[in-house]
Amino acid sequence: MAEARDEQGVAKDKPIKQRKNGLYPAVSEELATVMKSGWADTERHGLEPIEQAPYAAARRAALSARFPGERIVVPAGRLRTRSNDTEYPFRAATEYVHLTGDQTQDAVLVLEPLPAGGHQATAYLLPRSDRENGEFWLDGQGELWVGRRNSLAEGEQLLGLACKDVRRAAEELRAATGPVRVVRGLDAGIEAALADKVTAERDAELKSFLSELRLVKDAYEIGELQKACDSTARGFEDVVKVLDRAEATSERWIEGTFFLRARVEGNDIGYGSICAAGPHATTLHWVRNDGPVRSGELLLLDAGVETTSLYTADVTRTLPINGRFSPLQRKIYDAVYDAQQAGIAAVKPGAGYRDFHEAAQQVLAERLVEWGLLEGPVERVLELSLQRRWTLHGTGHMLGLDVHDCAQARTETYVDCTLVPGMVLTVEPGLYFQPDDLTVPAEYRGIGVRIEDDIVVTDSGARNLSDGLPRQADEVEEWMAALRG
Ligand SMILES: [Mn+2]
Repeated sequence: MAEARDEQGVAKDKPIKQRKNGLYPAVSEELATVMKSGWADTERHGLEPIEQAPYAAARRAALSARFPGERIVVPAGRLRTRSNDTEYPFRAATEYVHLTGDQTQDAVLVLEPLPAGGHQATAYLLPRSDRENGEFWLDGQGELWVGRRNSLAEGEQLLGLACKDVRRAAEELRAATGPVRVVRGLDAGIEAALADKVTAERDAELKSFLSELRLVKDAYEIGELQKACDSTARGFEDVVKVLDRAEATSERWIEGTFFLRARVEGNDIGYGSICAAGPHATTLHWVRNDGPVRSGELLLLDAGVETTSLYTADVTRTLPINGRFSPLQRKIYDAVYDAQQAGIAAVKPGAGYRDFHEAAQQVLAERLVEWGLLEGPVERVLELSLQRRWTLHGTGHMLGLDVHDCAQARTETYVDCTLVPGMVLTVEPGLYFQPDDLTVPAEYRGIGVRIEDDIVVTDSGARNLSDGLPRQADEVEEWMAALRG
């Protein structure tokens, strides 16, 4: 509703501002009158709640219990302008999605404390476009332009939540009394309405709590993450099948191929795909993806499908573009594979979060010493972290609605935590020999390998959600050969 509201997010009354691009002329009185009537009633009744509705209700109950007597405000976020009247694709804020299951733009979840304890939860949503004032066809965000929205009554049935018109939210929050916390950085209008009621410290506490609320995934979330991994596996197969087209064009063919799978089966990619051929594999976040794809080199593909419910996979495979690892490529690949095996084995309930990183680093340090790239003993290398010249990054992170999920969790609940069933994390060791690294033999330079899987901690150990894709070198070669016929 960018064009129909002022900066505080409050709806303006008539007249609706017209698009400024001059694509349609001023409207005659007669046309305006004609456009008001002659439309069928499309209201839907008896809708089933969305699958995640009961899970979202349980999360709201935990939030309510943590902040008794306080008003909690969680915006979904607003559209962001790309240029003029063109917006970036909208993706609702993770906190809002987690607490509602809803994904609509401009929405706000409010938990209002009740005198008897607990909270009343209300989703403030954009309602159907008004036909009386012409908004539906004259406003750039009217339903005629962007598609039908759910009515508030439909929203209540789908979300299992009271729903109100979001254009009243700022005004109501401004008038509210008592302690308030808001998730910042999502809705300037809502924040302005609350400016004299909130503090940065208390809001940071809310954000941190909502991050920690996502540390342990429920059954619905694990099911969605499995779907994300399964779609991602199909996307990787798509890429292997078109490597000849990528060789004839660029890494962009790989990016586009994976994106097609993500858009057809899910909502989007969960993060910018890293389609790094040859020496680009040594650039950790290579997302320009505009380089050549050459036979004899490796392709490091780090990509994840985000489901329609917004859970994302985060998977990396490093593949020989011609289908066969060279002896040196395989030696480096096997070291990373062994490190990943050791890391995955360290993921189980009761283990420390840091254990899988240390297990993987131990293996990589041993190999680097064995190859003569580092002077031993291995204990000294690890103590001084000398292996990091080539291992570069941590071995994993929590995964969920965000690719780097739970990022605002406190140190004691995340990196210093003990793993419990329901946590989902990536295990992704790598070795990267930069093209200009004079400390390694020339033949190592420009080789980068990472293998990344998504692991859920179970009662008895762990399960690899992304094991639909092979990892072991021989199995990778066989899989590629089968796909390429
Ligand atoms: Mn990752």
